[in-house]
Parts: sequence; C-alpha cells; structure tokens
Amino acid sequence: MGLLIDGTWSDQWYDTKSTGGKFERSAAQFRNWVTEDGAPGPSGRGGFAADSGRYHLYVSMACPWAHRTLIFRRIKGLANHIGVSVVHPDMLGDGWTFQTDSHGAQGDGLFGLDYLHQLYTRADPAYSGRVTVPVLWDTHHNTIVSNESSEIIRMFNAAFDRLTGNTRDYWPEPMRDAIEQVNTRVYDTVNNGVYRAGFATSQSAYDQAVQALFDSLDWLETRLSAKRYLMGTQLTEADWRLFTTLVRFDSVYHLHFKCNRSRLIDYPNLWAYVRELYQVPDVADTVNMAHIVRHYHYSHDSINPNRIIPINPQLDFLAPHNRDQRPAA
Ligand SMILES: N[C@@H](CCC(=O)N[C@@H](CS)C(=O)NCC(=O)O)C(=O)O
Repeated sequence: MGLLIDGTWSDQWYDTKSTGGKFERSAAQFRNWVTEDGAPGPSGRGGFAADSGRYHLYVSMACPWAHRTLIFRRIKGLANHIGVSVVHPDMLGDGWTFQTDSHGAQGDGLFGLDYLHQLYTRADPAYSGRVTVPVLWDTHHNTIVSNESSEIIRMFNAAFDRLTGNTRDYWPEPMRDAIEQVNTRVYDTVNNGVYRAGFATSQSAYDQAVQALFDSLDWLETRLSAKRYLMGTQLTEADWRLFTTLVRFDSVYHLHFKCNRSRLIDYPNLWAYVRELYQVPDVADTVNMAHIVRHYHYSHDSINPNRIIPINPQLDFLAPHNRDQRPAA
C-alpha cells in the first residue's frame, strides 16, 4: 500500500493520526469525461469521444468501486468495445500489480507494465496521490480519462449508446435529484461506511461509522420491503452502487471490517434484493469472490497481520429471490 509523490512511489499506509483515527478518502484527480462527440463533460477537458476499442478499463475484481464500472460495461453492452485488465488481488508494498499468479489476473493488456503506478506516471510523470482502481485509459491520447467510478458509470450509461444501440438509462433525468439523495446517504454510510469502520484506528471513529452503517442498513431494509428497487419499479445506478458493497458484506466487511452487528442474510429484503441483482444477466460474471476474499484479508496487514484467509460463509446468490412478486411501488 502506498502512493506516488511527484511521480515517485512511496510505500506508506493511510494516515489516520491527523484525523483522530478516522479514515478519510482522498478525491480522485483525473476527472475528464467520455462523451458521444468528444465535447467536454461536467468536469475536465474535452477530446474524449466515444469510440469502439479506444478505451481500456483497469480494475481489481476485489474493489467495490471498480466493480460498479465492470457492471455498467456489461449491462450497457460495452464488453466488445472497452477492453479490461484485471490487477492481482494482493495489494502490498508496490500497490496494485499486474502479476498473473492468481486465476483471473491477466496482467496489463496494453503495455505489459508491472505496477499500476506506472500507468499513472505514464499519464502524468509528476503525479502525486493515491494509485487507485478503476482507471479508464484512453489509447488515443495515451492518458487517464478518469479514475472516479461514479463518473465512469455515468459515461458508460449514456456516451456509447449510439454505438451499442443500448439505450437503457440507469440515471433518468427526472429521477436525478431523488437518486442523488439516496446515493449520498449510501455512499457516506454504506459504501464508504464499511471502510470508515474497518480502517478506523480509534474506538470513537469506529463506533460512529458502524452505528451509521447499521442505521442505514435498517433504513434500506424498510425501504426495500415496500419497493422492489431503491427508486421504485425502475432499476437505477443507485441500486448498482449499493449492490457492490452488499455482495461483499458477509464475506469481508462483516468480519474483516468489524461490521458484525448483523449479516446481510439477516435482512430478508436486502438479501433477496442482492440475489435479484446478482441474477441480472451478465452480472454474476463480474463477481469474483475469490479475489474479494483474498484481497481484503491478505492486503491489509494492519488489520490481519498473519494474513490468514478465513473459511467464509457459503452464500447462495442463485437461490430464488421472488422479488418480482412484490408490490410494484
Ligand atoms: N474514488 C475512487 C475510489 C477508488 C478506490 O479507493 N479504490 C481502492 C480499491 S477498492 C484503491 O485502489 N485503493 C488503493 C489506495 O488507496 O491506495 C472511485 O470511486 O473510483
């Protein structure tokens, strides 16, 4: 685990001393947008037009943020248009690597690099900051378009529609404000909440994070008892953003991140909802539980210093969900 300082790799863990034991995630720095015609998006510069074969996605199968982008790549019919490279699940002193001695880690498909940080310095030789997945790479300008998953999924949602003919919209204009409200709470207390609990280095920081997390899971359980999806009858990005945390919950967050007041399977509605989303065509292919379990337990030696990989529950994500028999509201 480390970061780049003026383009040089430095192996250091997250600093929680200056924040009273709290884990604070730093903002992603590459914020350009792929758009249909290359016009600038909401941030960054223009010049990134949607095109087949031009963009490449770097992901970890373990990472919930990268997972969102993999799901959108599949459900928006982009698999034949955007290539993928999967990093090795172990993230140790060199950060994410392209080692291939783990099933499903195929190395760097574009340049044959050894480390993900080399991709960042290829885009910006003086880059300072964390080296995170996902990364959307542009082979045309030889740079990173974006390393912010919440924005990459919105690009995938719309920018390539003319190319693919897939116009399914997971961020419908009339629902955006309502989606944002749900996203904000889910991001703060659930997606990032599990990390804030797991990486806390003081009791109070942990208590605060874990309480907010379970308050939100209770709220979501109630919401999903009345609605099939978070926004009602329509599956939206809000659901996919929640899914990638929930699908990891019992295997890693419950034990490794000490989020153990309840398990996902203790919530009948949340558990059936996760099974339904898992069973959406092509989504199961994006869930690699072996990489998920290995990455967290092996990489975070401050939490699990002996790197013992636990036995873990056997979860049947393919069991019938019966969510289609719920009231439509
Ligand atoms: N804001 C980013 C966060 C991505 C992120 O933090 N990814 C983690 C993996 S789950 C990572 O690569 N961490 C490496 C590090 O922090 O050094 C996004 O959503 O795209």
